[in-house]
Formats: sequence, C-alpha cells, structure tokens
Amino acid sequence: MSVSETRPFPTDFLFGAATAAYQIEGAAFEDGRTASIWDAFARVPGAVINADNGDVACDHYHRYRDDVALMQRLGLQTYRFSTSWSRVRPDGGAVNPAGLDFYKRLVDELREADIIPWLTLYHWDMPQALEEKGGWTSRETADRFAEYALSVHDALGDRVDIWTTLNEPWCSSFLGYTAGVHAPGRQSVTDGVLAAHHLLLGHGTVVRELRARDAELELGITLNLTVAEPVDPADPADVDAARRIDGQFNRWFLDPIFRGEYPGDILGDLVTVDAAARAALDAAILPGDLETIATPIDSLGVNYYHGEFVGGHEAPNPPRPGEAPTDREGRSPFPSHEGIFWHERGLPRTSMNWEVQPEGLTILLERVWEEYARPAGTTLYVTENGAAYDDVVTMSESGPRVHDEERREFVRMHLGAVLDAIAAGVDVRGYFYWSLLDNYEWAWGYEKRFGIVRVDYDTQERTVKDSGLEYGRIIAARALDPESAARR
Ligand code: PNW
Repeated sequence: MSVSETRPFPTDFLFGAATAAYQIEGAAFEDGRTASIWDAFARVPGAVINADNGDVACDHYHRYRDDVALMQRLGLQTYRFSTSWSRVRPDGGAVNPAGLDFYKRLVDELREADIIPWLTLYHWDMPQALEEKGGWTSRETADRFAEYALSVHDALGDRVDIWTTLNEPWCSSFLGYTAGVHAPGRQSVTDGVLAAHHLLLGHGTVVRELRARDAELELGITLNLTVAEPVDPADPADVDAARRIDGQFNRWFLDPIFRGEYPGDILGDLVTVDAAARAALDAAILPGDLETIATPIDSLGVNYYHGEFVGGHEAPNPPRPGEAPTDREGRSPFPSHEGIFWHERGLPRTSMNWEVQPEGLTILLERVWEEYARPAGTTLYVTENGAAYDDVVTMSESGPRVHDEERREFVRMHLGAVLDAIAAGVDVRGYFYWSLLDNYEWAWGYEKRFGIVRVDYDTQERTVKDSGLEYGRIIAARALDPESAARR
C-alpha cells in the first residue's frame, strides 16, 4: 500500500504506545509485591522459551523516569500501561501503599510530560494466591478484582481519567485455562469457559462501581479481535469454519458486553463438543450477571495483530505449523476446533509467524463499529497493533541503530488502514503501537521483540529504532506523508 498524497489524522486523534506491568517492570519481589500467576508459570519447566521470567524485564520499575523522557522524545500523546495486582494487593489481600506509590510516581511523571495516562487494571498478572483458591474459574475472583480496582481508583482516581478493566480476556481464559500455553497453564474447556464468564463479570462489576463513583471517567475494555475469512465463501464447510472462529474469538466477548447475551450458535457448538463444560457455564451464569456484564462502556479497545484464513477441508498447503506456542502439542484454545483448518494465502509473516494483513484492521473496525459500537454509542481505539521482527543492531558514529524497515512499513500500513476506516465513517479516536519497548513476550520470553525502542537486556540501554523515529515523525506531522516513505 503506497501513499501518494499526505493523509492527515483528525485533530483529536491520539497517538500512543502500550506496555504491560509484568512485561516491563521487573522488581518482581520489591516493595511488598508477591508472586503472580506469571511468576509461577515462568518457573514451570518447559512453559516459557529459555525459562525466561519477568524478574528484571526492562527494569522499568527503576527506570520509569527515563522511559517517560523517551516517550516525550517520540512525541507520544498517551501511554497505555497496566497496574500489577500483586503489587497493589499482594496475595490478593490487603492494600500495599508502597505498590500504589510506584503508580502515583509514574502517573505524575507522565502528566508532567503532558502524556495522558491510560490505565489497564488487568493485563494477566493475577496474584498466585488467588489462583490457588480457584483463580478465574472461581466467582469470588471477580469480587476480589473489583476490590483491587477500587483500591487503584482510591489512589489514582484524582489523576487518571481513562480506565480499561481487562486486556484481552480471550487470552486469559482460553490460552491460560484451556490451551494451557499461558499462565496459569490449565488445560480444560470447562475452566476456560468459566474463566471467561468470571472475567466478564469482573469487568462489568468494575465498570458499574467506577461509574457510580465518578460519572466523568472514560471506561472501557480491550479485546483482541480477528477477521475470520473463509477459504471459499461459496463452500458451506469453509463458511462454517469461519463462523466458529469468529464466534469463539470475537462474539464470545462482544455479544455479552454489547448485547447482554452469549452467542447462541456458539453455546450450541459447546454442548456438542463438551456437554459438561456447557452445563458448568449454564450453572455459573446467575440471574443479573449478563446485565452486569452489559453495563454500558464509553470506549472499546481493539487489539489487532492478524486475521485467520480458515476452511472446513484439510489444507493442501498448510502454513508452517507448530511455530507459535499456541500450536504447541496441538493444544487448541478453541473449545470447538475439530474440522477447522488454517490455510496459507501467501501474505508476508512476522517473526511470530503471524500474517501481515493491514486491510484486516479496516475490515475489523468497520464491522465492530456497525454491529456493536455505533448502536451502543461507544467509540473505538486501537489499543494494540504491532509486530515482532528479528532486529539487527548496527554501530554508527552516533551510537547503535536498528534499521527495522519491516516494522516501519508495518506501522505505516496499519495507520493507513485506520485512516481508511475513519474515511468510511468509523469513529476511531486513537492508535497505540505495541509495544513501546522490547519486552517479555510471555511464553516466548525475551526472544521476540515488538518494540519501537530496542532494549539491550545486558545493559538495559534503550535505542530508538528506525520505526520509532518514523512513528515520531508521523506524530509530529499528524499525517502519513508520502515523503517520509522516501526518507530512509
Ligand atoms: C497481546 N494470540 O497478546 C498482548 O496484549 C500483549 O501483552 C502481547 O505482548 C502482544 O499481544 C503480542 O503478542 C496476544 O495467540 C498473545 O492470538 C497471543 C495472541 C494474541 C494476543
């Protein structure tokens, strides 16, 4: 996709970058923080590549001032970060003021730098002590989550206006409790569907309670969504495979949040593949739950990385299998996965083996806007989009440089896709690149680098990559311009 003329962004469009507590903070056992499910999972032999853990990560806990200065240099208008539950309420119990103090210092530093703090309450790091009491399969965890959220609001409510309850509950439930490739590493369909319900319940409870405290807050949730495309739109088996992926990835969360109901076709599939899981879900949905989950939100965060090209017949030329931890040992995160096949369509791929398909972002934003957000009066943000590549560092007179041409193009193409959606009438108000820094990429450890800023894990030195320089130029111009494509 080439840009032949300058394409401006709307004047109120926000440019940002995102991170998450466990992936960057380090200081895993400082100032009263106790273990989260990721501290525990990272220590399970074979769970994470190289047995990497987040004990040190990017040492952001100690370097946040420098990191905020870096954000300022890039010209970021907003910064999306998450708070660590086990810092704020170690073991899920009493409030730890020292843990909250870190976030006060961080937020004050951001505000001083004129960067809008965008706070996510849960980016996957539940206290391990709560997992031992059942974790997200237990209804009580939703109450503990609400208590935790209110204590973060007690401390930061006067200085943070934008609050996201959960990051990607699909990953927490189905990667964590069904496929077992993320913490806490359980492998059960029943546990996955119960976790999804209690995560949604926790989300709705927190939105209701924060709204009651302060009607001015901007409240929302972030979902990882996809575009499921059938190999042959005229083949009913292919169309059905795409329906099942769409249902289990997208509608499982969008429908309860926006319509107060689980998608009927997906509940129907669930009873066929695992009647016990369906019965457990039915029993877990108490009167009033769906109303709570459907408490209106102000904005929906869309995380988009790649689409799915699926069919109902075995692929003659399947994509390279088994590369992602999600494929490991064939453990599927989808309760209903028999007879769904991923096909190769020749798109370029990142080092995660994820397809690069910027048009998918336009299609996704248009669809979510028309079917869910617009009718509910909810605005949209792209709260994550980014790519891992195998970066090469070269030495120049001015220091190290990273010529990450592929990531630079990735950012430009996806910002172009956002502009296409805006041109089509979608109310998308901002974009966050994932991630500000190279960081702990969950089951992949430090092997996969998503940052627009390189982190040398031996020295903790930060280097703005060429993609970061380009993002900074786009932000300064508030436009995608054809010149910058030539400015190498
Ligand atoms: C998101 N999948 O995770 C998370 O919000 C980030 O913490 C993470 O670093 C980033 O994307 C890159 O992976 C995902 O298997 C992890 O489809 C896995 C999947 C999707 C999102």
